[in-house]
Amino acid sequence: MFSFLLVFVTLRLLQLVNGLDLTVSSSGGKAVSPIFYGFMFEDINHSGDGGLYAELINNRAVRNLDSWKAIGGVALTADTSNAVSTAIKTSLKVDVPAGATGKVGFQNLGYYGMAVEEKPYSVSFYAKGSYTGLYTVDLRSNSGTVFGFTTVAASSTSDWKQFNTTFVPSQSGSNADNSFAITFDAASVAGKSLYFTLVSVFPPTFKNRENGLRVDIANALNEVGAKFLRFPGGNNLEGGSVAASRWQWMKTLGPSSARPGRQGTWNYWNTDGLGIIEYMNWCTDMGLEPLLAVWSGLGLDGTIASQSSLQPYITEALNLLEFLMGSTSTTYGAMRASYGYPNPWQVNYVEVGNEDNLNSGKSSYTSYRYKLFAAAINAQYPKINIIASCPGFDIHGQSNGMGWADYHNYDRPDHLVSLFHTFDTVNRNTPILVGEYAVIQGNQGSLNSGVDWNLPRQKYPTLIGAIAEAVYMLGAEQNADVVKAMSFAPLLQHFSGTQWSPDLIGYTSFPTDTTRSMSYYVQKLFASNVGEMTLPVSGGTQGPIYYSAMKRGNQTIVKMANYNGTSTDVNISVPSGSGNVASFTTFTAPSGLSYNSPGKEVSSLSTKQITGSNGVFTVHYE
Ligand SMILES: *[C@@H]1O[C@H](CO)[C@@H](O)[C@H](O)[C@H]1NC(C)=O
Ligand SMILES: *[C@@H]1O[C@H](CO)[C@@H](O)[C@H](O)[C@H]1NC(C)=O
Ligand SMILES: *[C@@H]1O[C@H](CO)[C@@H](O)[C@H](O)[C@H]1NC(C)=O
Ligand SMILES: *[C@@H]1O[C@H](CO)[C@@H](O)[C@H](O)[C@H]1NC(C)=O
Ligand SMILES: CC(=O)N[C@H]1CO[C@H](CO)[C@@H](O)[C@@H]1O
Repeated sequence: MFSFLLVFVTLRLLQLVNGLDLTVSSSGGKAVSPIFYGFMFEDINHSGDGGLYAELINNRAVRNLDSWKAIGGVALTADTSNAVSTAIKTSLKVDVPAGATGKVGFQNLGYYGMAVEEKPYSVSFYAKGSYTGLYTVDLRSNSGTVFGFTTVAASSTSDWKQFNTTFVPSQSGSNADNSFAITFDAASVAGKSLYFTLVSVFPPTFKNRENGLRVDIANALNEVGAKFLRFPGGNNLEGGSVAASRWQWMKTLGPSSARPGRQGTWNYWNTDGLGIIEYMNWCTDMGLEPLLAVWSGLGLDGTIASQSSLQPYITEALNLLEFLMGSTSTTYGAMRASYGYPNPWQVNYVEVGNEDNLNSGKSSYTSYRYKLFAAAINAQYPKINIIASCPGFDIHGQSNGMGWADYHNYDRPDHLVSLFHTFDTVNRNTPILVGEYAVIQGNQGSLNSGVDWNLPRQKYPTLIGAIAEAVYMLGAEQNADVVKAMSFAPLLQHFSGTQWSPDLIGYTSFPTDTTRSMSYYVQKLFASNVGEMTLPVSGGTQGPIYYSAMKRGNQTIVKMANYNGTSTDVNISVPSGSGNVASFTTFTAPSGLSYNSPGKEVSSLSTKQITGSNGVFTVHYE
């Protein structure tokens, strides 16, 4: 006995098409990869620092005075001569004028503000100087209302001392125009200086992980039902030049005092607070397969590691794999255990680099960079699926000799829809990760081409864009023998600090602004409705209604996307023995150009039960 599930995404319509009469076969399909829909994450748009990474303090190591502000008549300086650790040499020097009285100190304005809720906040900071008295820590509105505070007792010290405390504000802020403050008694330290660094404030995190994820954003991600996480980039893997600013896993471990941070590719400093262990916990907590990218010798400034200089970076990647998967009797497996993780993780997918065709990287990538990385990884980990970043730009032409191909496609709606059949003709021997795709512009300009990089990108995903993505995904599902995994990109954006739009989920520093885009709902519907096998569907042409069917246990799943066509009825005949009740989910919005924005969700998602007769279900687009 089968039950039956229908998923529809609908762009409402202006032109008429004839009704469809579809028959879903009971067999003859293709096996579907267990990781078909996933996430692509890199720190862009304050997606990590200032976003998913729940730290409220911006510039916590005080690299300069950005986000720091004096309270009372004190003078603030970014000091570089009082290192708290080898990794963190910077701190906030607070000069208290002679004769000062009352409470003085400083505040941090957060990443475009900070939310304050009646929840426990974990506070940590380092301080030193000749002060014996209380430090008051509080969360306050920028107009002066203190929502909650606590105190810690300090005694005069010439060494750094770490203070940890928690408190629960008795009142919530009505917006994000708030800050965190540390104040102390001016008279006790008048004419002297105090130093502070690594000031950290965390609200409760997703699954209560220490150093964890912001709950509202993590919940939105978790609801998608995605199956893999591609990380840590993206261009942010690479950094500006060879060696210097690439992502380095071993610098992302331990307490914040051990993480130097790095200049990220997307114009802002990365604390690396969201480090390798935090990424793995993220995977664990959302049931995601890690799809780990390792740096492959390409700098975004065009510097490329020569063949003879590549080995240290290959070793670095192998060390990372040993750190993640090795037994505790190995050097790096033991290191993992020392951080509290004796049980190994499992990594089944490794991508060598990112977009290695950029900056004239292709010839070195194909001639030695990919080969040397892949050979070294496969020699030790023969079961790891290795993904090549570069040939994805030529999926139809390449003959291969590489592993999977990571194919990226940013596009416009009509053009993306025209690619419904693109995977029908690719080399069947090269599994494909569509590691980045999204509609990023409207249908302006020549409709027969893809993105025009000279034109601006959309601020928000539109319905027509999301439906075009759905059509593209249906085309990929039909080619499940070769398309193994897909991830929309970029994933997250802070609306106040965006380098790249549109994104799947947007947010401000205030939780109720978190916005699930049109594309988000399409991803969620598709990712939550994947079976083990595709099922062939006969009886109609593809377009303007596109469709694909799958079998999941005893269920038949039919997905359809209506790309700006109208329909009368669609009859769907399901395999004999199927039940007569189906769950019918539709997603739509008022118009093709509709979009969801903070506090204004105009899309609608509805599910109802429908009954069929003799295995035929008739559905009608409203
Ligand atoms: C759907 O099935 C019904 C009942 O058999 C039939 O009357 C109708 O013409 C069919 N519609 C289409 C679009 O095939
Ligand atoms: C403060 O908390 C951090 C994080 O939990 C911990 O590593 C550190 O040892 C604590 N420090 C003190 C002085 O308790
Ligand atoms: C379908 O499978 C699910 C999960 O295995 C099971 O709970 C359910 O009873 C099955 N339904 C039918 C109609 O066989
Ligand atoms: C849908 O198609 C009509 C007719 O071709 C066209 O005028 C309209 O712009 C399309 N809608 C969108 C959102 O592209
Ligand atoms: C720090 C940083 O990268 N800021 C940028 C955030 O995004 C806005 C909008 O694109 C830019 O104007 C900022 O420079």
